[in-house]
Amino acid sequence: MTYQLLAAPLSLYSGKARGFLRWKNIPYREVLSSRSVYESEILPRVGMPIIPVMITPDDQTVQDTTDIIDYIEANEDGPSVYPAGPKQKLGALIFETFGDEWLLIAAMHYRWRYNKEYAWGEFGKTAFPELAPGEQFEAGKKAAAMFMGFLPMLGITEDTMGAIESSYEKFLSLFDTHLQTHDFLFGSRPSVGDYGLLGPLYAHNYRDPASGEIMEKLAPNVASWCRRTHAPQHPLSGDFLKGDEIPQTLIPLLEMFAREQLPILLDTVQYLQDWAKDKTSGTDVPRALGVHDFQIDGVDGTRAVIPYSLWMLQRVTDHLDSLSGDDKATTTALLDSIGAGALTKINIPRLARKNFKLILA
Ligand SMILES: N[C@@H](CCC(=O)N[C@@H](CS)C(=O)NCC(=O)O)C(=O)O
Repeated sequence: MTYQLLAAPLSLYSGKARGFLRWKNIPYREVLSSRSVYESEILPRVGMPIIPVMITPDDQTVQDTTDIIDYIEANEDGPSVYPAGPKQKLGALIFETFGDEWLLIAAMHYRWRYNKEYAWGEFGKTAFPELAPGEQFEAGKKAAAMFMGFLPMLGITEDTMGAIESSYEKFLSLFDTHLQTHDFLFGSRPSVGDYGLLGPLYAHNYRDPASGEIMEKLAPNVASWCRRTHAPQHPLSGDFLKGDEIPQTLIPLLEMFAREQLPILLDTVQYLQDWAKDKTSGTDVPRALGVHDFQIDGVDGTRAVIPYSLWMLQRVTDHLDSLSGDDKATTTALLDSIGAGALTKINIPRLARKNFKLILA
């Protein structure tokens, strides 16, 4: 028995888990998440249609890429994707949240704006590998409808599209500059933050043809990083930069997190606090808690209030809470310098995951 990853080439979060498992050099078998695999494995195991899903050699089910990474980190040998240095670990956790929950917007926008027909074909190929290509295309169109339905919930509308693109192009330019001197975020070893970024950047914005062309043209170093971070199984290599160094070229990217994503996360905390007031421990947290205003690159929009993002952010605040003395002082100074000092003061109602669902702890 070996690990199995139920996943698909076109899936954003599959790319995150796959890149990690490959770097970690974990023997695993990828099983295409076809409609029949959803019916026979995913729904019975997880209770909802979601990928990727990892099945361990002793038949445990692990869902959520963060849980997959943490399961492997806890149960397998080899170097860690969590830097030991408190500042690098803070940065890595921030970039994981930024990739998973913010660059998701650009990933969804570019796929459905510029690669719709390609994506329909890919959805059909994944769900119904047994069908002929023409039939796959029609079936893929139907299967993709739910994902296209997520766009307004994420704040992707005619009004915000221009800003989503300008924001993404700024990100590409900043990350490309960083990658001129470093293989990964924090040196020659990928961190959990690299895998957070890999999700949106690989499956959607590198692999989808029209988006891939944009990336190759505007940010060839980011395209190379996608290939490197998603490279086939290879011997483990690389180290984090010595002395817990945060390269200067990451500062503008961290500032981007503070400027763009953090305000929405902070507003989400308010919504969750209000919602949680009369709830008891163990209550299921809904996928969305209404809608709120947000801004991207100076343009106003509206999107769903997504409490799951705070489960990710809680990893950042847990890390901060675990620090004391000099470590606390240097991480606080870093956060203040990027405009994210608020992170040291927030109070997220405690979240946990149970049976693959988000609950109040
Ligand atoms: N946070 C989850 C997100 C997984 C996710 O959204 N997967 C997508 C495919 S890439 C999916 O199956 N979505 C279905 C849904 O959200 O209902 C993770 O890291 O695993």
